[in-house]
Amino acid sequence: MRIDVVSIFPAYLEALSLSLVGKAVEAGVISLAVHDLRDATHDRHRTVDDTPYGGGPGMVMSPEPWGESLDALRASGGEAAPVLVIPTPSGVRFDQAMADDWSAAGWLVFACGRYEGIDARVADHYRERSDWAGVLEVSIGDYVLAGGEAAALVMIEAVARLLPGVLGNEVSAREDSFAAGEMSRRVEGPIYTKPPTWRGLDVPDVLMSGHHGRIAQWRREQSEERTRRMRPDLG
Ligand code: ABV
Repeated sequence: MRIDVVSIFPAYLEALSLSLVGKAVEAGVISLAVHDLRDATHDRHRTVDDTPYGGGPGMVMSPEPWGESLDALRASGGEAAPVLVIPTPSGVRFDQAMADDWSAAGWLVFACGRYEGIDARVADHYRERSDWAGVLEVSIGDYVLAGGEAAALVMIEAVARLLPGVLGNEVSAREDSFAAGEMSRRVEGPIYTKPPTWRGLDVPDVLMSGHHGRIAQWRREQSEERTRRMRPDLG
C-alpha cells in the first residue's frame, strides 16, 4: 500500500518511522512519504492561508497550494487512483470497519489541514476528478484538534496493522476482520498475566482452572458487564 501525507508540519509525522508502522515501512509492506505543503507555495513567506470570505474568526487554508501539491502526488503515481482522506471534526466518524475497507485500497493520500480548515473547493474538486478514487472527510472523534496530523497518525496506524504481513501473525489478522463487526457490538473484559498475586490482588480463580468452557463463559459475562458499564451506546 502507498500512503502519502501532506502537512505544514511534516516533522509531526516522524512517529510513523517507529513501532508497527515503521516496521511495515521497513519491510516494504507500506510505501510512505510525507510532504511539506509549503513546498507548493511560491511567495516569499510560503503562505498557505488567508482570511475567510464572509468574515469570522481564524484563517482558512488556501486552495492553490493544496491543488499543486495533490496534483504533483497524483502525477507521480502512474495509472493508480488515490483515495483522498481529509481529517476534519465535521467529517464522518472513523471506525474499525472503515480501517478494514481502507486496508484493501492501493493508495491513500492524507491532507492534513490546520487553522479553521481547508477551502471547501479542494474536497469538491478532487471528488469530481476521475483520476482520484474518492474524497473522504473523516473525524476520529467529537473533539477539536489543532490540525489533522494527529488524526492521520491514528488512522494510518489502524490501517497498517491490518495489512497482510504486518502483524507477522495471520491468526491475529483474521481475528481483526472479525473485530470490525464485533467492536461495534461489545468491548473486551479484563485480561491478566503473571504473577498470580500482585499487591494483594489475585488473578480470578476461573482463569487458573483449566476449564476452557467455564473460562469462555466467564469472559463472555465480563465482556457483557463491561460493555453495559463503559459503553451503554453499544449492544
Ligand atoms: C483536523 N480535529 S480532526 C483539522 N478531530 C483540525 C482539527 C481537527 C481535525 C479533529
